[in-house]
Amino acid sequence: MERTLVLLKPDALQRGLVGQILKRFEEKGMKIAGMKMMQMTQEIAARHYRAHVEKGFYPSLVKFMTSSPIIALAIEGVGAVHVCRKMTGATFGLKAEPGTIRGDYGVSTSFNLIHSSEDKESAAWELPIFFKEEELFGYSKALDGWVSCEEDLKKAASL
Ligand code: 3AN
Repeated sequence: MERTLVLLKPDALQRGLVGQILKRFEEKGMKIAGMKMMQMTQEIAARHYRAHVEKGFYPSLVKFMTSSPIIALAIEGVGAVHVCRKMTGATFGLKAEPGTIRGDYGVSTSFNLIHSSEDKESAAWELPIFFKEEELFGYSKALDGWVSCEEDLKKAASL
């Protein structure tokens, strides 16, 4: 089953939106495979945002991400990377579509509540930055068979 990395950023915790955001993923049929509250460091930021290190906004991005604790989530489910990314919405709330997390909970062009891996390759790179293998849990739930079937897995593989 596919897994993706979701980060609940400092503004999500400060604004008390952790429960609301988690609830959305759970209600969608995604499963929490890992969850960790932590302080992002300069070192972790440099690995996670390796593609942005040279960009002009990098210092303010790191200042924001290290300003207060975050929650790292490994989210598992059918098409988890694609689904979580769609639920996250465009980069900043000002332009993100209503119905998405960024679109429903924010207007800022600096604070955007959540990160979710862009594609499967990024998810595979990013998850080990935040989770050791033993911190991730594969488990079944009683309603799994009502959330998805074999056919769904085949279709999601091509997303
Ligand atoms: P996304 O998270 O939507 O995939 P990316 O990968 O383009 O966005 O950028 C990574 C993060 O860098 C964003 N989540 C955002 O916090 C920050 N960022 C991107 N562009 C800007 C910008 N122009 N100004 C400030 N921060 C930015």
